[in-house]
Amino acid sequence: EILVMAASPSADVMAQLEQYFHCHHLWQQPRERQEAWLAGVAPAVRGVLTTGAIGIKADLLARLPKVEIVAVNGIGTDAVDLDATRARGIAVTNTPGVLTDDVADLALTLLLSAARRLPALDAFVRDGSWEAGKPIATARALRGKVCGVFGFGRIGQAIAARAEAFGMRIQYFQPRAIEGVKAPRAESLLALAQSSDYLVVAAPGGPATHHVVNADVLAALGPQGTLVNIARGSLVDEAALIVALRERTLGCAALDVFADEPRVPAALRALGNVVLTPHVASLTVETRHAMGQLVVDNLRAHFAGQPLLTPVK
Ligand code: 8YV
Repeated sequence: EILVMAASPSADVMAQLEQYFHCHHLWQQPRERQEAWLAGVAPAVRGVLTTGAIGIKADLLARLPKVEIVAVNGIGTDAVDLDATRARGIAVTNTPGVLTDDVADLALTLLLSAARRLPALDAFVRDGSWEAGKPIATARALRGKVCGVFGFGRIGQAIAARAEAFGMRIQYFQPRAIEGVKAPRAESLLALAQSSDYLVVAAPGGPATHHVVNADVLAALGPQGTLVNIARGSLVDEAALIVALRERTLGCAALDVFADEPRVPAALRALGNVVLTPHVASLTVETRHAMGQLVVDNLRAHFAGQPLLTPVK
C-alpha cells in the first residue's frame, strides 16, 4: 500500500509502481477532497512516494500508523521531517547520482543565459528592435571570470567542471573542506561572494542553510555579479534579492528555484536582470526515468527485506 504524492513523468515507472504495489494516488484527487480521501487510505499505507518539493512532516507521518519507508523522487530531502522519520525508524531514500549531470547542465545554461543576456536578446529580435537598428548591449566574456560554487558535492563539482571548460576560474565554499580537489576553498560564503563574478548555489536546503545568501552576501557579489541558484529557494533571502536586483547593487540572478513554488513574486518576475526557470533542473526524460527507477527499486528492496539502494542516513 503506497501513498503516491506526485506522479513520475516516466510512464514506465508509473506502470512498474502499479505492477508491484497497491498505489493510492493523492495527486489524482481534487484538492478539496484530498483530506477526506487521505483519512480513508492512511491506516493501510506502508510506504510514501514523494518528491523533493512536497513536505512530509510529522503531522502527516502521525496519520500513517503503518508507514515504513518514505521514498523521495529527488535528491533534496529538506521537505522531509527526518527527525520524525528517525524517531519512528521509518526508512528514507532519495535519488543521488542519477540527476547530477542534468542539474549541472541547467546551472551552466542559466549562467550562460545570464552572462550573454539571452532573454533580452531573444526579445530584441522578436520585438523588431534589431530590425529597427536599435543598439545591442555588449556582454562580458566568461573566460577568466571567477565561478564561486557554494556547496561542493557531486552537483557542485560537476558545475565546476563545466564552468572550467568555459575558461572560468573556480573557487568553492562549504563548511567542510573537500580533500583532493584543486579548486581553492574560500574561508566563508561572504568571502566566496566577494571574490566571485558568478556565485552558484548548489548546497542542500533546510534549517542550516535558510537565507544564508542574505543581503550582505548579495552586496559582496556586487553590481557586476550574478547569482545562480539550482538548489533550493530557501537558501536565498528572496526579498533582499529583489531589492538588490531592483537597485542594481546585484547585477543579475538566474534562478531555477524559489521560496514559495510555484508562486514567484511579481516584483521578481517584472525585473529585466533575471533569468527564470520553473524548477526543471532534473526534468529530462532520461533522468526522470532513472530517478523513478531508483524509487521503485528502493521500495521493492525494502518490502523484500533487502538492503536499500540509496538510503538517507
Ligand atoms: C525535484 C529536485 O525534487 O531532486 C531534487 O531535489 O529538486 C528535483 O528533482 C523534483 O520535484 C523531483 O521530483
